[in-house]
Amino acid sequence: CCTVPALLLLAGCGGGSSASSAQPAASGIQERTIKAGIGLNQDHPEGKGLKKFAELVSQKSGGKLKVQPFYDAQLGDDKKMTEALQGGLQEITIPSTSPLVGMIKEFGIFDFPFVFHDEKEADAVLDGPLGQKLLEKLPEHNLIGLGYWENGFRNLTNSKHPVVKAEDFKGLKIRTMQNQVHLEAFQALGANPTPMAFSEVFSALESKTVDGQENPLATIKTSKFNEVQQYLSVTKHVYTPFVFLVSKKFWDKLSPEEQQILKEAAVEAGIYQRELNRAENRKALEELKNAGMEVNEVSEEERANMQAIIKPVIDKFAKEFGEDLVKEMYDQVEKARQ
Ligand code: TK8
Repeated sequence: CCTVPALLLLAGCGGGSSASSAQPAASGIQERTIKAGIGLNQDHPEGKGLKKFAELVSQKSGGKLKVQPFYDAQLGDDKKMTEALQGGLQEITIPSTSPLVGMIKEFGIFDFPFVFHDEKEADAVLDGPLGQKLLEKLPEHNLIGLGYWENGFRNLTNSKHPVVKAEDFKGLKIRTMQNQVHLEAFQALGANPTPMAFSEVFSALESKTVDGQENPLATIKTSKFNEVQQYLSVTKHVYTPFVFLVSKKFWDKLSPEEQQILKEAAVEAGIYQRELNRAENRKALEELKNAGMEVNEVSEEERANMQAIIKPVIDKFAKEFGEDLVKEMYDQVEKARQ
């Protein structure tokens, strides 16, 4: 693990299976079908990244390892698929870290709003020692983490009115991810948040069960939320990673060659996915405007105001997740900023 790029290094050292009791294949590549499910659709960069992953695995294994992709929460939402991995019923999923916080609480540090200014800072933390440290917590939860892909900076949409100031959140019914930090942060802003799995969001918006939701632009576009949401605020309030997960039960049966193929493919497809995601996010704002959404920018001053309102929530969760871990994150962001 020395001369390989950071992402490869990260995957290469991630949660080994040496302590396992299962019988690993001694060597070689067997014929295997690998079910890989995600919550987003084929048009989203995550969907395209998964397709790329499947192609790479096929190439690297001479066609013996077949990744069967399932999009659009066909196998369940992020939480359900992750549980299926733990039970050995599904091999791969690439969820947002946020809905996993009930299970792996340390991931909650990524739910703190306004930590990263740009993707470069997020990459530095996720691909650095802190991201690695969190991946190493996964094997004790029967999961193997092969690195981080990108969901990205989240922005608010709603069907009621423009949101440009903290006060504008008051009374808005907002769907959040199933995550306590998000829930309490939106409560602090005076909104009325409802946690819900992603797969239910479109119909909840359409039926007006909720007024709004928040997600990166690429998701707002590929999930066609513009059809049921009028107002888009460029809040960029939090960055969400995707984490590439493999079932440990499955992983422990693989030969070292097979494990290596999956690691390399997850990292290579991840680099492609991040690039694509950034390109999509850059284009999407204009496209959403053209599709009829009213886009509102949020000033740095208002962002700082929102951050101040949310601060007690963050202080509380920093204690819960580990103040050392939180400090490490801020230190690494600081370093990346220089
Ligand atoms: C898709 C989710 C989604 C996330 C959410 O499975 O739930 O809003 O942003 O991308 O992970």
